[in-house]
Amino acid sequence: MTSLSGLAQIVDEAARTATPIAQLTDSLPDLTVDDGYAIQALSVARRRGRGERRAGIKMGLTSRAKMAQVGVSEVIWGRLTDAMRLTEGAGLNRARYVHPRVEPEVAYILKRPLEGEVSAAEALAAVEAVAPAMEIIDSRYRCFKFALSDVIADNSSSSGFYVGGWAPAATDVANLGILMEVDGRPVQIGSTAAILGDPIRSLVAAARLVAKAGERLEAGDIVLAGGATAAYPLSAGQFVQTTFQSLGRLSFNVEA
Ligand code: 0L1
Ligand code: MG
Repeated sequence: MTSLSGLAQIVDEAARTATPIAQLTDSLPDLTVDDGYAIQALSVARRRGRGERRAGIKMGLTSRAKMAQVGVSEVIWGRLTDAMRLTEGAGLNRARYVHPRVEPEVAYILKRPLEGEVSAAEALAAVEAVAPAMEIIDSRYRCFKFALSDVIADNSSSSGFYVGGWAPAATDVANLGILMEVDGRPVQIGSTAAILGDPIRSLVAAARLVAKAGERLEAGDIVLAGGATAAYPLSAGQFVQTTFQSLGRLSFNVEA
């Protein structure tokens, strides 16, 4: 069997060169979720070897819309690096992705570590600030098709993220309206409540899942709580804008 580090090289190279690949489970049908997380860790270690630094984590499949879109019904996580962070208002270079999609999210930044089983109140007490965000996801698998262990190995499709202005941690983000528009046309309408009923539950799940991997959330980490709506496919020339009730607006152009 191909080694886990060999598989990490395959998914990392696919992401680095924006080249679509076959699902790992096509040739390795017994690949487990634990294997997927091990491959993910090894592939992100390769990024660190190229000088990228830890920025936090992303939670995935935290809403019914997202689970239905990809046919997977478990909350998953992936790792964010500084190189994935995109500057608000700056263009997204379409050529750097295989088949990018965007989803509206809520971001937390932590002021202290968070680890293991925590309550919502404990999670909130570790939050420095909260912000509107958009995640750019990009499965490296052909046709955006994968099994659970495939997508986890592929860093849970994480590939970029925009974060808007930070608001105080005490801001109530449990049920805020969201409107995502492309070229002035509404493409997704939703609520932050779609994120596990309240995005803070995603932070609670993040602390638990990361601890399962023997890690913890650190002060300064950004945690993307997960898409509030289904993701929307991106093509060159689009102008994407998302308005978050109370939190403000975030936008970018997709460049060829
Ligand atoms: O952020 C997400 O919810 C994506 C998780 C992976 C599934 C997908 O690529 O849509
Ligand atoms: Mg997401």
